[in-house]
Amino acid sequence: ETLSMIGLGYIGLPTATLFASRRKKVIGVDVNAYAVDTINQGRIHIVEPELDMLVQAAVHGGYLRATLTPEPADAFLIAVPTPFLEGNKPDLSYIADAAKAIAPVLAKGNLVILESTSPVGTTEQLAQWLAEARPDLSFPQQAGEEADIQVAYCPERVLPGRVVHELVSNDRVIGGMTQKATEMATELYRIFVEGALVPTNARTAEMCKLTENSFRDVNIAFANELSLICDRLNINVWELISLANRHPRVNILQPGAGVGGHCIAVDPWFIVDKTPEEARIVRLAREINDYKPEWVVEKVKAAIAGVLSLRPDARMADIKVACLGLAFKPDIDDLRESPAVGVAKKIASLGCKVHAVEPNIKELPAKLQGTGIELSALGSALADADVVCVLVKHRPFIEQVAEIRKHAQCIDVVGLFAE
Ligand code: SAJ
Repeated sequence: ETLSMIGLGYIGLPTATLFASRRKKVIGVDVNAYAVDTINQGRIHIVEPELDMLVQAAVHGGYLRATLTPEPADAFLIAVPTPFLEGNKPDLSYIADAAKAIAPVLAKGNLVILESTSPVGTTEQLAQWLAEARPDLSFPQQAGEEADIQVAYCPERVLPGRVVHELVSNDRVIGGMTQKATEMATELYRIFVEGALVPTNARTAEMCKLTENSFRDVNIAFANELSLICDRLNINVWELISLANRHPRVNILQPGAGVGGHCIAVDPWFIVDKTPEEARIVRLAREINDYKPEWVVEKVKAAIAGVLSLRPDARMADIKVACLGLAFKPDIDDLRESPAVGVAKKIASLGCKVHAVEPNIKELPAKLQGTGIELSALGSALADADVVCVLVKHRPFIEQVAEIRKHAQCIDVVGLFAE
């Protein structure tokens, strides 16, 4: 039995590797030649704990091989990106490209599984694209249980930084377009998944993935809205939340600088796009969370204005702001889609100096160089800054909370001082 994984990114590579670690032959396919070369040398092109050793063993053991063009296999898994375009429209072009790439090598008896986070109906669309490319084969939309090619939707729900562990231990929803597809996919994931494999249909499985991330987004929006309300009413939101959470049926999440990452800030739009009239809380939560970084910038601006009013000779260019944390959440090095980066950039664009303190990186990514943001050590940033803004609750900041708290102009948007 041979498997093929289309897309060797944050999800595809660990998944392919786990199959390979269970002695299944896996052909990984990616359009990125650098990724293909790196993997074939037994190394990895992404940062994820435990993954490097697993890939090395899988490649050197002869179970995992990467290539640019698909080859015949028994099952094809697709884990390509589904970003959204301007206007919050989902971009399914990577899935369309994957369909085009695998269609020529499909053969009777194959199973095709979509893993990418997708709007409801995408699995049916994928089956349609495959059917158009291969009129000689039958697909579930025409032939149901008897189809030559079975198709299923099986989302992952792993947390970056814990991917290898969570892929194995999390429960997994298996949504076949037919009963047969669900059974085939269940048998496949059984190879390495220790969590429960729970059967459903493709549309429910698609919506389930979006629902999980939207649930979290809505709950974070509630916390972020509370932080604005409490600021207006002169109440410490962190104390308030910890008190309210003593109720046995209340569990409020944490306010922050906004919602970042590649999933929670994106997936709810897939729901809104399909059902704009019904998805009101889902949309509002997105708007509230997207507004939060702007609100933080307004707070910093007000603090700067306060400093300037005490120093009539000073100009904007003389002001120094320390931004503590740039990553999209605590204790990771991932700065992509990070609200903290957005805040730091906006502050820099006001014309003042920004000392960014990010203990998880050694240098600023190229994109941030020349934007007026400089990477600094915590001590010197605190000593030099007129205003300090805590944007991410990294562990080193918790350890240094007494030092940080001493600063006269400190804005804490993540509850560091409530620790
Ligand atoms: N955040 C808050 N307050 C909180 C919790 C999170 O402001 O109380 C912020 C974080 O700082 C971050 C953002 O939300 O900016 C998202 O972080 P996260 O840890 O909630 O989630 P992700 O994006 O790393 O991973 C999520 C997970 N989904 C859920 O928890 C429902 C993960 O299980 C999914 O697999 C992943 O999205 C995905 O790939 O869809």
